[in-house]
Amino acid sequence: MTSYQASDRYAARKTPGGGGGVGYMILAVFLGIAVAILAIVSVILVKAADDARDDAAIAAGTTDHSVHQADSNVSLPLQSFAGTTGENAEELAMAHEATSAVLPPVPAGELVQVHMTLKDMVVEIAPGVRYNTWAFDGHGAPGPVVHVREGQMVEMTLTNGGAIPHSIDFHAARIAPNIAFKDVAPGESFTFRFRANDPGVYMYHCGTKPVLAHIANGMYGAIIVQPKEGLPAADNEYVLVGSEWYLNGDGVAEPASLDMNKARSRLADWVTFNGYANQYVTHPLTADPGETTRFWVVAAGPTNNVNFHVVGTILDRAWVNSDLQSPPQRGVQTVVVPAGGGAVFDVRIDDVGMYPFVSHAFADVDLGQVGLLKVGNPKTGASH
Ligand SMILES: [Cu+2]
Repeated sequence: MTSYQASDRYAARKTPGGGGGVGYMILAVFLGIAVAILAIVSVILVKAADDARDDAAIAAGTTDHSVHQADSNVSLPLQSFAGTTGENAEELAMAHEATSAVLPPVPAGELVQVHMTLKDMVVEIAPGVRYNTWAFDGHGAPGPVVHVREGQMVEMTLTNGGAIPHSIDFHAARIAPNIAFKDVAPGESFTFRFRANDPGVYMYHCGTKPVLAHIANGMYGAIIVQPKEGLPAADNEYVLVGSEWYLNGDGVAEPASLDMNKARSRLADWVTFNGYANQYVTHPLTADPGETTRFWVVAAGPTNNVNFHVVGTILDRAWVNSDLQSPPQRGVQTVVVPAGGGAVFDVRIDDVGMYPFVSHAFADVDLGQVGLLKVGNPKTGASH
């Protein structure tokens, strides 16, 4: 009280009437308390952020000291390896066997059993660029296409042949995720069932924390649920899963692994359809003039959308957001397929030629998310 009285006297000298002085005093006391609280809160937040990074590093298996230091120093410049390939990139690209984009048939019967054995493996994601993935079913990324008909029962068994816990989350399922999408320990298997009652093209992915790391390491794929009554006939049906890669090295001399800072900062090194940059440029998908080609597209991310567009034509039918219960939109130029979403597109092309399909976010084209639909036997190459 002594200091209050002293200040009050001081205030009284400075301020006629003295009332304003008391107001300033109270304000000053409040400001002092606020500053102290802010300081305490900021210390707590910094500690929480540091703990979260530690958790992420542990879950991502990157707990060695050097990685942890780099991970904590968010001001470090992030190095891009975009466009860095092995030597003779063209020959390597030609030698690479393109992932089949052809839609597999629906298995017969009421029950569809799917068994994936997860494996830690090195895959090639661009010419001469290797990456350490966590791969569903030893396929690399994406995992196998699951194709069922509306009403079929899906029985999913995940065997974890990897080094850390993993899980599988089907966007096509209506099921308690804490039960069905639970973590499966290394060496163990887990089976769950769901009835595929909602037609569409959906993402599946590992849902183990940090999900960003598990998806970025290749743990995703597409499940297609054909509507019971079917869609209009198509002559060619292709599945495209868009995704991006964040590398901690160029992957040429030795396989790269995930750079979590780049994944958080959305600084992709490569962006792909079906896991390999530009693979359908060197190995185009095909159609004959006058045929209808259907694209089943999933944007697996982990973060990027696919802004789907086919150069040189217009999307005749677009089942946006893979809503197969409503009539499709018609005559659309570009459709956003959101990360974690899907869509279905039909194009009927009459003229012979090379028709690029892209994500029209062109940074992603530059990083490899482009392919060609070769209609007939054109004499010249692609425009884009
Ligand atoms: Cu996983």
